[in-house]
Amino acid sequence: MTNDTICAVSTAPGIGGIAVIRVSGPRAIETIDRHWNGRQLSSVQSHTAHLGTINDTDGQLLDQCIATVFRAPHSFTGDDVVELSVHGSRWVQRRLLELLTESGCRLAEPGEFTRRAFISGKMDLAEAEAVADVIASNSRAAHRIAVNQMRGGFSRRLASLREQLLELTSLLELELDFSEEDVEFASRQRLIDIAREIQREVTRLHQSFTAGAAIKDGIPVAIVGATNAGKSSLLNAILGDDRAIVSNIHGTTRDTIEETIELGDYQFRFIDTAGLRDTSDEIERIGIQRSRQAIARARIVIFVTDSTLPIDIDEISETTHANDDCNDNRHIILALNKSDLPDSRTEAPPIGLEFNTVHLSAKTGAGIDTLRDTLIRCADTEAGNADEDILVTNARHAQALGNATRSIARVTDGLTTGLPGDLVAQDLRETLTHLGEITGDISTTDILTTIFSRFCVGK
Ligand SMILES: Nc1nc2c(ncn2[C@@H]2O[C@H](COP(=O)(O)OP(=O)(O)OP(=O)(O)O)[C@@H](O)[C@H]2O)c(=O)[nH]1
Ligand SMILES: [Mg+2]
Repeated sequence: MTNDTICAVSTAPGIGGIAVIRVSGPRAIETIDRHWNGRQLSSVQSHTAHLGTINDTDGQLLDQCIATVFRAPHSFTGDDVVELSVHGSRWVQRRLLELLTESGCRLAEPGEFTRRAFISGKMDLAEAEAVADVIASNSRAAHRIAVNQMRGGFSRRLASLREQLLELTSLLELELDFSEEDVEFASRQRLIDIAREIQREVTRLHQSFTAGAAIKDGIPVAIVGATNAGKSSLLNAILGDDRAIVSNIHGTTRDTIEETIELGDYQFRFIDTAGLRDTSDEIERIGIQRSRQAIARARIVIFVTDSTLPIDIDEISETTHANDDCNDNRHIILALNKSDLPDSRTEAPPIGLEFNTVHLSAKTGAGIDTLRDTLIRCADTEAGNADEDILVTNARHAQALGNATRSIARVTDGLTTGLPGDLVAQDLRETLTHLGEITGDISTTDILTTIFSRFCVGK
């Protein structure tokens, strides 16, 4: 139970039709009542809304508003909460906060309402972080992942992993306790099977971060190819806007240009890059280095070629796999540009199945819809079946899962190679700890402060 009462504007800063001021804590209701003209809020039922007015200290009307009352423990934070919907004037918002703080409320810190919800056991840490993700989501796909996580989908998956780990621990302990009596309670093979299954799932969750982060932040799409192929023209055609400079001079684009656009359920981050060629120009060389970095970070690469010129598939393959460390499975789309020109090739070049090929003209717009559809298809593959496959979108969770992947791998190895049971048990406990960090079963004040300080004020 928290003993101070906090307040903040929960709607976006600025002017709006309505602004919501949220007050939470043991004195929330009585504090509002002190300024409230209308039905006394301390006598109303929980989850009811009331029309009233609030007067300033000089007796003048400040605003007419609706107060919604939620009584502990049935509120977002678990404490008494009043949400005041006022007219969205900056002055009304500011003055109301002043009145509340003068009456003993404290201005809430970023994320403090959600932090209280976590502390009062309303949600675990992963669910609380998902609240921030829902707020930040700017595409249907990102929203779907965040909502699933907020409803506890990810937490349930972690809980079932935890159960499996505990089962494994107890089987192992039985084996330890009776090791001298030559009784076999569970076959080693059974232990190994359970450990492998956990390892598979933890690894899958860890690896899903690449796709999860891409969907949350916008799927990075690098537009690359030789100079003058029409990369900048293609960016402009996709955006429907004259964003990048286009010219028939080779090496027009020097620095990378980034633009975000929503297609289908996804947000994409397009990165137009400097054309790839050998050059002695120092600045262009730096630009080309950046092109290669953009490829390394991309989930999708659109390789643009001038379809009136010969195509070197080996070069395309080499370029799109350049700088690879972990991202080898990115999608590659070969855009055969300038299809409007009479000598453009119409047949697809003989290339591997990993490529998607699209004939298009950045100039006339022909084929751009097909390219959009292809991009959405690639994104669908990234997202997997979002309802069943949980995608990890949070770097902190990914890090914990990475640690858990390593410790569960040691468990499997230890069981396979016949390592003493107490050493294996140690790695099992570590795995449990790493998974516990995600849901907040294991957390410190410092970790909580870091997490919630990234929230907005009023949430
Ligand atoms: N006919 C025709 N011309 C095109 C098409 N797309 C681009 N061009 C022309 O090709 C030239 C190069 O286009 P850009 O978009 O600047 O090419 P880029 O790949 O960005 O070139 P760099 O920035 O130099 O690497 C320009 O003159 C464009 O007008 C197309 O689909 N058809
Ligand atoms: Mg360009």
